[in-house]
Amino acid sequence: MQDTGTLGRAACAALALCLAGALPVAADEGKLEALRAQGFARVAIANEPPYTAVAADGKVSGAAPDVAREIFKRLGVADIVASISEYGAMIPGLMAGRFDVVTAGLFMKPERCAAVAYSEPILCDAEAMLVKKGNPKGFKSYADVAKDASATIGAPGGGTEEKLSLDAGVPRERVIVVPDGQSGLKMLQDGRIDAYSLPVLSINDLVKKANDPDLEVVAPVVGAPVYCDGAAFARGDEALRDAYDAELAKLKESGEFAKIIEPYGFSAAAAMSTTRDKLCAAM
Ligand code: 6CS
Repeated sequence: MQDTGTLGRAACAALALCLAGALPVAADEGKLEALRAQGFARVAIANEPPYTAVAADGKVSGAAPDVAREIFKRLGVADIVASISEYGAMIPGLMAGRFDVVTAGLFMKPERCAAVAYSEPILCDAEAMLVKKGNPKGFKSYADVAKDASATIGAPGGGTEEKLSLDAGVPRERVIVVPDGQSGLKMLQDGRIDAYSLPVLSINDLVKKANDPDLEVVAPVVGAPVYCDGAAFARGDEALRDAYDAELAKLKESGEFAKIIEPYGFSAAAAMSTTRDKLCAAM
């Protein structure tokens, strides 16, 4: 814990930069000033490439953290420090002050929009299912899984695919919570689940690295929306969110946003074709 003297000097230095016009200044910059003084923003990620990834040496990459790192740098926050979290624990963790922001591909949906302060859209994607070659159970939708009384589907705990499966009528006991992509892949390969569902780019990344000819991707999952994420801030940190959005808009405008996310397979145009308000409206 830094002593208040250090924190005070750093905050004054940051404030001096603001007053000198070197850093963007927004109303009620309390949280942003604190992050500047802290020197980093604590971000929640899931370690689900290409959205988020943590290498063996601890290096954090992926489209969401790369956008966050660039924006925070422009806001005068030198770096990000990532913690891996299950999707279902991200919003509670944000509310409990364990993270400053969620930058993980946490898709905007009305119930989440009611709980956090989202930025404008960043990463958009459809949903997919990983199945055995030949798609032996003929899955095209979550409803197809529901109709087959013997079928089980794996999905992240508290994630969108878990909710889509339950909402389509798959009984709780046939929706298997899977902690991460590698576990989902293994469970499918071992025949412990009949399908594993993640967004298209995440499933494609898994298949590319698995080098297993006995896999097949069902994409897009029929009837599932295309979702977009945003950076998710705690309620009360709207000034920080607005400062983040201002820099995000500049990145989108300059073409630098596309340069960051498109090498990962994401579409800048898709994110720029919609808005937080549209995505947070009841579907
Ligand atoms: O937002 C979600 O719930 C979903 N987002 C991603 C990037 N992966 C799976 C998760 O369920």
